[in-house]
Amino acid sequence: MPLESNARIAKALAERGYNAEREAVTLLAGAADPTAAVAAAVDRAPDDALRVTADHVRDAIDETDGSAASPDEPGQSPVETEGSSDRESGAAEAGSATAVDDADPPSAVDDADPPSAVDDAGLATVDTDPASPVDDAGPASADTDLGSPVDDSDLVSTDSTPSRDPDLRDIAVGNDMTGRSTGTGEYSDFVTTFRDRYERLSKILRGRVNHRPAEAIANMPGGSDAAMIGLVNDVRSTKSGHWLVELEDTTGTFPALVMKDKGLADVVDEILLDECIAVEGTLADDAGILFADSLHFPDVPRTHRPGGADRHVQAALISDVHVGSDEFMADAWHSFTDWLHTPEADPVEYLLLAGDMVEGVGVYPDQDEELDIVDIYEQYETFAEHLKEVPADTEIVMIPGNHDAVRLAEPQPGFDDEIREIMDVHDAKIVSNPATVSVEGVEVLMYHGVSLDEVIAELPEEKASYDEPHKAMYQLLKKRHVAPQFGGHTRVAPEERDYLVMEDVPDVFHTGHVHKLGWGKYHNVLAVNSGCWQAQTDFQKSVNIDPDAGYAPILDLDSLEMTVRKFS
Ligand code: D5M
Ligand code: FE
Ligand code: ZN
Repeated sequence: MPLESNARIAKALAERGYNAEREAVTLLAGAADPTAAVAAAVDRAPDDALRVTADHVRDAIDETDGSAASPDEPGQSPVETEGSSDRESGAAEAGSATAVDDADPPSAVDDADPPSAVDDAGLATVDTDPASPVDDAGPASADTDLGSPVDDSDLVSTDSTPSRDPDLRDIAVGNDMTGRSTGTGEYSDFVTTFRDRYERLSKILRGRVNHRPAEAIANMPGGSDAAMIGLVNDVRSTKSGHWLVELEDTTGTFPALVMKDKGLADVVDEILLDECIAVEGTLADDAGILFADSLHFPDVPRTHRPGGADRHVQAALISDVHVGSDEFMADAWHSFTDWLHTPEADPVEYLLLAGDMVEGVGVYPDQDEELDIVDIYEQYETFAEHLKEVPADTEIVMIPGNHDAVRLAEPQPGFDDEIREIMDVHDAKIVSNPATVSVEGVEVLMYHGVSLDEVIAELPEEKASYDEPHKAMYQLLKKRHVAPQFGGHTRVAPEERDYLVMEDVPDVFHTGHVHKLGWGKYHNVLAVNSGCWQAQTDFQKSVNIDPDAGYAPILDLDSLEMTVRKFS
């Protein structure tokens, strides 16, 4: 099937400095002698052209062989590349969309809700219909219905007139702090960051409790009802099994005692240091402590109604490519990019990459023993080559991760000029971690996900685990902050503004980092952790991390329904 070599045609053109119309690539793949046709098409394109068009190709094909091969004639390999036979078999597998195997469902599938999500076509789907009823069981519960497979016609676009028109696209990046870093690392900078965090998160809570500043509460008469909003300074359990939660605002600190018989254990379990919460209760007789009756997180309102595209268009949500690692799964990647050139992938007009493009150097101890490419610039060059296999008219957005060559502390700026230049493939938008992207009416929050390790380590297993990374994401949504806890594993850089606050509720929250596939809905927000393209490393083996490698979650931007495709 000639289409399987589309990725190679696109790459061959990209290597000669050209983007290409999809139709041009398809025509070249169908030519009797694609290699000659590529050369002739490039010849035909005017010197100042950036893009090879279908017209250039038609002329070129007329010139070289006078006719295009019929669709069922096998296409020849247009570009001689080493290992092309491997590519061919990989492509065939992806072409048939070998998908999530029943026997080995993605870890994301909720145990309580078995993988009815895996349908006959071999695609794992998730019904994320925004109109589905929300669960009213309480503020902490999430709507995690992973069932209701959709029918094939919804999954596979068989539209004869695909609407892949760049003019219909609409994408805007927000919250990008690249080039705007102001922090000098002084103590006062941290004060500014935390003030901004408090300001913006307390605003969300202010409508819910009648709060007073710490200083004012300290002067209220004993026995008064009072509420405070603050950043969590300390949480500890007392000898008698209660909990002491100390909050801090801009005027001072105040302690709250959460009694064990208040039924709040479950909520206390979820509290992380430095996050912003509200406590409501009654002051002790001596007014020195607040007895808590309720605790509130900024949270996502249950009434949140996500936006949606007004046409059928999709985005591939991936992360953790790790080019340069011995374990980088090149074959799976090629299958993925080959699939992107098939008609089935016509609606996939956007590619969102949530960090760890390359394996980096010196990220973890002994990492050099597992490096295939030891030079960081070469890693990015190779990554860029792989990215060129993606259809040229795909809108790409990338943020860095902890393996990338930018500062580790978050927010991470979107790369320096040297690396941006190397990765400047298909006009990709390269932005900071985190960043928000508005894609045809769908607000996507992209964050690499280093804080997920921390959330998983701090919270009870049922609330956050590597097997269900989306649940750890729900916690971040609840806290309206992508990395609440300061001073631990996640490094935070002091900036004028706390870029890690989720001021607006996203429609889709996209992370990576933990190399596990998981997705689900929390208060109508779709949380997707996107797996990776790196097989298990020695370190991961030693700590029993079993990565979900070679999956591409594909998001319908009109319905916010998800399909997971497997390419490994
Ligand atoms: O992270 C992939 C996952 O593996 C993430 O959950 C962190 C964890 N990881 C991987 N290597 C290490 C080491 N050496 N120490 C601690 N945690 C680790 P990634 O960012 O892709 O390496
Ligand atoms: Fe990673
Ligand atoms: Zn990572």
